[in-house]
Amino acid sequence: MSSKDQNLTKVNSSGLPKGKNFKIHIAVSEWNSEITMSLLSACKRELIENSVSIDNIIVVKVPGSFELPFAAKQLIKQKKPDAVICLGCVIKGETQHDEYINTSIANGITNLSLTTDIPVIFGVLTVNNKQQALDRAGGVHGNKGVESAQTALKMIQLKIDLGKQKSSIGF
Ligand code: DLZ
Repeated sequence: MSSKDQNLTKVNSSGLPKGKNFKIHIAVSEWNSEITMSLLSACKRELIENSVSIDNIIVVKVPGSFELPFAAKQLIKQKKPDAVICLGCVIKGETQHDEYINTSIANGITNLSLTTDIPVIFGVLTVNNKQQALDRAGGVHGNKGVESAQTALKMIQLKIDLGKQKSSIGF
């Protein structure tokens, strides 16, 4: 379902775990910073409202969304977070450049999650124009930063819960 039919701030909001001891780091792109800084503020606010300590939220900035997977990998290797959220905004231009960037980020994030066992969250807006981005960065369709924060909390809890199940059935 498209985010036009879902409010990004509400879609993941039920049954959120408390993030008291969770270390959640954020990599954010400075390209289209009007949009990405709005994603960042909303994301941090949502984490803090769900009990994540400000001391456990490290934020790193990268020049563009293409650099997000590298930054996420460095955070995982050097800071050992429970999850990393990648925030960015890729707006379609006159060429296919956006498709190369989006495909690369999606592949990079997927690979990283699967090879490190750390959830890496795809908080990147991939839109046709600036208005679509504004609508998803605190506008009529909610805020992708909030949805990303909620997804990180849920994925960390999923990993914890599956770990408990494994030990209780004797593997
Ligand atoms: C080059 C570029 C372009 C054209 N558009 C965007 C964009 O809409 N959003 C974004 O986050 N980054 C863009 N970039 C920059 C690339 O992500 C990257 O930083 C550069 O290609 C250098 O590797």
